[in-house]
Amino acid sequence: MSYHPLTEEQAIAYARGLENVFAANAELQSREIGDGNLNLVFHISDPASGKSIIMKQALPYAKVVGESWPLTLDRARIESEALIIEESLAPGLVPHVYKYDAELALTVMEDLSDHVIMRRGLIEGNKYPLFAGHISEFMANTLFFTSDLGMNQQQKKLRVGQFINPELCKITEDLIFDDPYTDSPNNNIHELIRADAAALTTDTELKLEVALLREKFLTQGQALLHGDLHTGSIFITTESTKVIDPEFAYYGPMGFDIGAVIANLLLNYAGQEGWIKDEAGRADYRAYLLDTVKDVWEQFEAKFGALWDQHLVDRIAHTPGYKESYMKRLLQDTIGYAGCKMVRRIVGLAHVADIEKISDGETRARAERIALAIGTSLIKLNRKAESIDEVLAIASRQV
Ligand code: SR1
Ligand code: MG
Repeated sequence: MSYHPLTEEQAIAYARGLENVFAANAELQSREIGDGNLNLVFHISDPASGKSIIMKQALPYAKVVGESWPLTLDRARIESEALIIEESLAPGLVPHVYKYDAELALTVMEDLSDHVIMRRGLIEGNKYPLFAGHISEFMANTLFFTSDLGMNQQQKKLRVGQFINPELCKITEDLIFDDPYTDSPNNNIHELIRADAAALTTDTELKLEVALLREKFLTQGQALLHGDLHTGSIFITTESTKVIDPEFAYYGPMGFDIGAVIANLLLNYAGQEGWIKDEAGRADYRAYLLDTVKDVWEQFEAKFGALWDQHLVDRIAHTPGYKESYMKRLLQDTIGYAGCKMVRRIVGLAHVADIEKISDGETRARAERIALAIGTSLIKLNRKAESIDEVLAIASRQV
């Protein structure tokens, strides 16, 4: 079947043709539930048997902008291949892929409707006590075992080739590391913070750090990244965490993934200005978010360190002092990328609901300024950082 975007009826017909999923006479239902920026997502279910699947289809353009922004369908291959690798390295922490159809740029995968998108859960003020443990395991395993530390280095080079992802990387390079610091037509700036946004374009200390982080994103093939690990790419319950949507996967600097998780916790921290009204409740939830930031980093550091001690394949990396140097640079990159990912969600093209959906303009502007202040401080801190506690201190000072 040649490529065409599926209608809901066609999605049902496709699902009916899948082997060993639904009974031939099942009364299937379809709902298009894609609320991301890029793809169609069909939820196909058979109410009689309770069975359901997700069918995700890439569109040949960025849905968030429209057909004027063409986008490669190869991202569906990248996503399905990344999910399969991630499941092998972090079982239980990603949806299972049943099938990838290259012609239709379509991936059939496990339905996670019993989970919620984490961004939504955080906006509602829910707490996820197992999240830091799960996401640190996901990141430690996927980053370590796809890097030169944990896999055959010749095979890694071939894998770098498998995940060359120029168009999706270009989105990141523009939207995260360029547009917010220039007068770009892509930017989307709330009227009330125009002056704050303009200040980014003239801050040379800030722009130097962004240029260095951008250079690393462009040149350092450290590990296979998820590439877009924000809280909209995570399905969650109090017991379970599933990382979805690795269509931006490529070989890049590990801190970009870890920074994404931390940035999105801190964006929610800033956004709580508009959600939890009583001060004590807001302070409690913000304390929970900061504890989670600390746990994510510290549990990642411990798990990655344990993998290093048990599974290191690079003999020269055993040299005393190297591991400490590596982990320190990783923390610094994490902090720098976290800052970049916060700033882009305030002034760049694609915003986050944690802040964007605050209906009162002044309250939203206050949340945006908190996020900008934290983000720019993290960017300026990055190469000087010694401890995750410095991130918490910066965030605490802004509220
Ligand atoms: C044009 S795509 C905009 C953003 O959505 C994705 O989730 C990525 O974060 C990308 O930058
Ligand atoms: Mg996505």
